[in-house]
Amino acid sequence: MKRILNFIDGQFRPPASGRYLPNVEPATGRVIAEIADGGPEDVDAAVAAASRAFEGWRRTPAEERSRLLLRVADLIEANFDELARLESEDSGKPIALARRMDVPRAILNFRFFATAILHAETSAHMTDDRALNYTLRQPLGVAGLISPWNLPLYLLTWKIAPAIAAGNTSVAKPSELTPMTADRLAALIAEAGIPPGVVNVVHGPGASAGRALTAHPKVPLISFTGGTKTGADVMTHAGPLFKKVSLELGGKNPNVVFADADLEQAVPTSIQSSFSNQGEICLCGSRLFVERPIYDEFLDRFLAATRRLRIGDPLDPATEVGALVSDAHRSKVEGYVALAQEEGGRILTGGKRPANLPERVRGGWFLEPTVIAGLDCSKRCLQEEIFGPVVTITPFDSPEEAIAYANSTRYGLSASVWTRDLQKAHRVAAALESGTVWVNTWLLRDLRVPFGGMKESGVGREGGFDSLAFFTEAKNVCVKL
Ligand code: TXE
Repeated sequence: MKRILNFIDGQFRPPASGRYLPNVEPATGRVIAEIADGGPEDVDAAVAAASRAFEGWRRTPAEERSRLLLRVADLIEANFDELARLESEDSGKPIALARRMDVPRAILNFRFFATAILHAETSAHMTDDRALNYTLRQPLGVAGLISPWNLPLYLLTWKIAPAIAAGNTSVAKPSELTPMTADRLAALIAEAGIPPGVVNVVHGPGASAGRALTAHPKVPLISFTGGTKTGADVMTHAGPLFKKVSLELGGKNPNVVFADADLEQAVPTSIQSSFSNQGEICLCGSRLFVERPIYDEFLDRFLAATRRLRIGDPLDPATEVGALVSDAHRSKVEGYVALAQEEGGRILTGGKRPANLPERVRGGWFLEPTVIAGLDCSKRCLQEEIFGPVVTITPFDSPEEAIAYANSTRYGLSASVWTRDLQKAHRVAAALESGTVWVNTWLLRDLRVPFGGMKESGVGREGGFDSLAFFTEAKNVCVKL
């Protein structure tokens, strides 16, 4: 059986504990690999290697760093098929989605930040004729990068690429549920010629390896994507050490459809925003609000399209809905379906484990795409992040009501608004408490824009120069004239 080892100082190494955790394929429930059960000792070794590599790497000219990052992108591209397959096997996501979204985005993340550093500028402020101020942007040292299981390679590369492009070295802690592509990426990073110690990967549980990284005194910066509760734990441990912290957390995103929306686009895109990756994307729109005059028509079309979604073996290129990431996670999602009924909601479609799955995946953690109606915004199913193929649908009567509904949760990551009325679109977008608002679209990402959450969806912004600002320290130099 394949053993996934830590990657420290350019070498694959067994964990200090000598122990391994099972890595399970969500579509089958079978163990497909063993993962290093890393902990504080491994994190210490990785941080030491990253600290040693820092001086050399920060002094490597931007042009050379850029060339090496571009080489990583090329190698990801050269191994496209293998990475897509590993991602699908490891997370349960449809291979078609891994090919369309995860792997292309990993390539783009490296290309984007490799070239961004060639265009970086800095600011100068003249204090009348008395002084010149200019800003140096310097890397901090060892960046701690903690990523989740829903978009494993996509989000890990979203952190590694800007961190090292800016001249930091790094210790990454991928999710223990989905270590496969991080392991391949480590090998490709070595093959690209990135010097040993610049990127280190420690596998293992969040409570040991993850916590050791957030609490490590020699790691001045933490970029974390994951659940909101975990984010609070990261803050608790990083806070007293005054680390720079960026948190991308959960979402409970509204998808607001006005009566003048183009349903030819709103319906299929809402299917995507509700059920892509089994609803396991922090940006998924899990609360649908539809203006009453078109509520019935929208619902009919939406339910019909939901029932047409093909659930099946994630490795089948025709599959549109794969398996949830773990048995425990499926139970959590099923718990919300049961709760919805207790709260007085109606399951309009889905809610069950699918029958007639192909033989290979009968033991997997599947759940039918589920649509729930009849619940008001105060109910837990409209307040808490379910993170599965479950969407609620609620009618509304005015823009003000839609805004109040949309803003009624603790979260504020993203929102979609569907309308042909330009003024209304701008007004509503400005009033929504969301880090990102999409108008007549969903998940259209330009990597230059600020990305992050309001309220309990996160702290800080990444993307474009915001990422490079996060991964550097601004220093003002004031020269008297
Ligand atoms: O993620 P965790 P979980 C949401 C979603 C999901 C819930 C819990 O609602 O149901 O979070 O998911 C590491 N110190 N999202 O528990 O634990 C962990 O090893 C440091 C939203 O599976 O947040 C992994 O690498 N690190 C989301 C990473 O944190 C710790 C994506 C994320 O895992 C740690 C995933 C600790 N104490 C879940 N504990 C999104 N925003 O996209 C765990 N980790």
